Amino acid sequence: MLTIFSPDHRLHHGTELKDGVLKPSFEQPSRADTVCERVRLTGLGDVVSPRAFDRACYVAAHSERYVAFLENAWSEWTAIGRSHDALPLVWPVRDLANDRVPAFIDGKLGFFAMDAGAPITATTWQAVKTSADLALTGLALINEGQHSAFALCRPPGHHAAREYMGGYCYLNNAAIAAQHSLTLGAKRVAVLDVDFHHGNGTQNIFYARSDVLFASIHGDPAVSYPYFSGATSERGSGAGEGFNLNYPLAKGTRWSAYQQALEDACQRLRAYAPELLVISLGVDTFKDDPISHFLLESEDYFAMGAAIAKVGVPTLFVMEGGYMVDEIGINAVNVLQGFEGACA
Ligand code: Q9C
Ligand code: ZN
Repeated sequence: MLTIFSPDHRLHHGTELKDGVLKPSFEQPSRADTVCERVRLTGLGDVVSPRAFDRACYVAAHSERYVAFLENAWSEWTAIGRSHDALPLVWPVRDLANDRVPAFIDGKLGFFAMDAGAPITATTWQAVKTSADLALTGLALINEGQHSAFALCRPPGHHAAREYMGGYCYLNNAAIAAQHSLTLGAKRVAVLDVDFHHGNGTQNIFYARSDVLFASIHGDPAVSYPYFSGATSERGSGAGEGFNLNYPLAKGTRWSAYQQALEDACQRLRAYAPELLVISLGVDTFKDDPISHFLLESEDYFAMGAAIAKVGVPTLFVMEGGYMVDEIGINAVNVLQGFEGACA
């Protein structure tokens, strides 16, 4: 399996609030470098560079005004003399919500964010754009005949919705690739999200549509970030009714319970008969992950990959979360090797 990687990811590193204190983010550059090292060590396959894609590919999954905000946020933030990471601190909750974009950057940050977990620095946009291009390059390689590809994206993307960032995510890499596949002529694409956190952004982008089946297995939102989405009752709307499948699982979930949800999801994905399967591959389901509370072990990830292979369609793996830096390379590559072993 080919891996698509770029050192551009190192252009993004920021801060986050932990226990009320601003500290370096868990989402740090060593994550992608660790995974890439593991890819090379295991001989998974060649590591290739991304191609460049048109901005229209991002706007197809997001909105024009949101992409423009991401492009311009840093210059608007620094124009008034600020030099630290740009972070929002006011949000349009419930009765304050309307569709007017504030003119001032502080208002824009809140309007286009779900939380303060996606800091913007001088070089964030370059890293974000390249991360989306990795996923689009993976799609191109599959369209050129590869059965699978691994887009080693960083920053991750699955919390980014059509019009907001959050949870370390800016552009939704998996959704951009899924949408581009449809733009190129595919009739049905499926996205399976195995990151510990609910893929609220991907759900948001495809919620009213039947040409993308979205399934997410994640920590119960009653006790897990992002708290406000991920319930089983969220099944899609309008034409998309029944094409959104959430599998919230309890704190302390181990492989046996996880596997049941995964088998059910994979059966439904297979019945949908998509032309492409996109996997939002987060490995923050690991037992020692610092911000999650599932209890998967390294060897479970082989079985995860094998279950995904049984869907039996071309598969694009897109890196999402995973914060136990010593193990994320092993766990992510175990999924890919388990997948390849079951395809052989
Ligand atoms: N104490 C991804 O995995 N903070 N994003 C949670 C828990 C946000 C995770 C804090 C976690 C975002 C891509
Ligand atoms: Zn996550």
